Amino acid sequence: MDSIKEHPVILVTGATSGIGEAVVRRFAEAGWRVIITGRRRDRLDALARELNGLNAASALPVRMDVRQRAEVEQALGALPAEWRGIGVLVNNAGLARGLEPFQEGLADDWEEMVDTNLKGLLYVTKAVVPGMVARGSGHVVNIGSTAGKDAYPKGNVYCATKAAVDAFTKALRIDLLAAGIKVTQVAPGAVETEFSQVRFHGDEAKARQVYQGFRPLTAKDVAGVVHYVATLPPHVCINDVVVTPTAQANSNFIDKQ
Ligand code: NDP
Ligand code: 8X3
Repeated sequence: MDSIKEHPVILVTGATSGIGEAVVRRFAEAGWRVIITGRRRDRLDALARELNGLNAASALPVRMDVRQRAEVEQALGALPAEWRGIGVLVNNAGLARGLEPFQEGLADDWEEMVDTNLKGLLYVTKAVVPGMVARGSGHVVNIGSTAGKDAYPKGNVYCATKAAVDAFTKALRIDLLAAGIKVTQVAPGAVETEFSQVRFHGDEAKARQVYQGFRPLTAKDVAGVVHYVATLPPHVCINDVVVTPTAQANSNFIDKQ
């Protein structure tokens, strides 16, 4: 490939932190062009500047809130022509809010999780997948969670949103079969990112406790899995990957020392 314009394009939601940022870095290192999205403009611009400094015209920052359907449609509908051939979409943007029994939970928290983790993922997928179908190739990678495989105490609505991602991934795989589009879920266990800080509304001490007593995954570990599933031969599709720390069996069993 002579021109950067010929390099494959990946779009990652929630690229301003954690798993999404690590995925962007992993693919950029491998020579892909990356569309980096999220709400925090300063972080998007800083990451794009850094990557474009290493390899000119290799990163495109697109600010969007996945909960806002019109904003998603507008932002992705207005991509420059040379960025429209998205080969891989990583639906990663997501969050948990709160950790309490359902009966003590807050409706605002439930709405934020459902709007981001499920409806936002649907909006972005709808904006990207028709192009893949028209081109006859593409790959959607949804970041689920062990929380979507097994519910855990006080996880209620977060677990429900991730179970929905699990079910939607299977359904999308069926709908896109004839179009030759790959669909994969990567469902991680405990990964030390900003996830728990967001869950506990910035309480860093509480967030740190989540990852104490065992060695959690890093965002880079998960990015390596996403890169692996996205770079297999065209006839090979991994449908579902559950990846946990060695000390974790599932949502409910972590060997903490
Ligand atoms: P982080 O909090 O580090 O990153 C979350 C990312 O999502 C940020 O880039 C944030 O960007 C983005 N985001 C959140 N809300 C929105 C929104 N409304 N619109 C656009 N972007 C949004 O957490 P992680 O990296 O850990 O989380 C990434 C994904 O991985 C999530 O879906 C999470 O559920 C999942 N996951 C995490 C695990 C963990 O243990 N950490 C385990 C299993 C799954 P910004 O705020 O700039 O918009
Ligand atoms: C994030 C993992 O166990 O904190 O999805 O819900 S967990």
